[in-house]
Amino acid sequence: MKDWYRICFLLIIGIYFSCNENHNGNQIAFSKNEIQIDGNPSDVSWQKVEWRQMNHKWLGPDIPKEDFQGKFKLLWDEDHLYVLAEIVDDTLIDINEDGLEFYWNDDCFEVFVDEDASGGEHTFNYNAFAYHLSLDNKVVDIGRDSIPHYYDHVKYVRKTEGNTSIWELSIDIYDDEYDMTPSYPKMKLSEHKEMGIAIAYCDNDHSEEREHFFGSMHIDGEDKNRTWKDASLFEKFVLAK
Ligand SMILES: [Ca+2]
Ligand SMILES: [Ca+2]
Ligand SMILES: [Ca+2]
Ligand SMILES: [Ca+2]
Repeated sequence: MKDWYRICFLLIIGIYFSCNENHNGNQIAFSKNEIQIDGNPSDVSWQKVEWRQMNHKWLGPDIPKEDFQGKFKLLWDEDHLYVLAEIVDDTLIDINEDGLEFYWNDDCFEVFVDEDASGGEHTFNYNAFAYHLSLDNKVVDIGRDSIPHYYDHVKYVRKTEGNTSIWELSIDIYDDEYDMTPSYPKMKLSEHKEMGIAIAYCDNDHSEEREHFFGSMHIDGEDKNRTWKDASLFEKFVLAK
């Protein structure tokens, strides 16, 4: 009888921890240590968090692993959201010299941030940001005027060795009233805050237009290239301590 109680107890503990583990999957850990944005992932804080996969294909045909593989980590502190990504891409190209034109057809890393996890339409407003990070250190998103602009909200360094690139980012967070004035206040982040986030990569190797688009979450339906308009597709995360 004693054994039966023990088995029940262990089962309950096991179920509790497996539920808790799933829950933690959408929590972003707090960084107690400073993170150097230098493309080197050796910072103490990065060592403590698990990789997340960005293996959902949003555009293009199926491809072999050498063509694209991506994984990433997230962290936060009061002043920034941090992203570390490891991207395997067989060819890096930057064919559009003007960073504000057809930038999505060059290899680029994308971070979608919906500061208050409101979801909803964000094409020509700042309900959410769709930061496109180019190979040559330009950050672009479409403004309220429906024209692409450069932003200084994301500091990042890309280090590439062979087919593998490390992208390390710190992101200033702004609310949806953001108006592009240099004095517009950045947000202070705090525990329990909910944020909508999607991480993606536009892969082009040899073509005039991008060949594939991969992201961090599943998107229902035939047309999966909708994160640039619809923040409701982003995954919801909670800032944890
Ligand atoms: Ca670093
Ligand atoms: Ca590729
Ligand atoms: Ca929002
Ligand atoms: Ca490529």
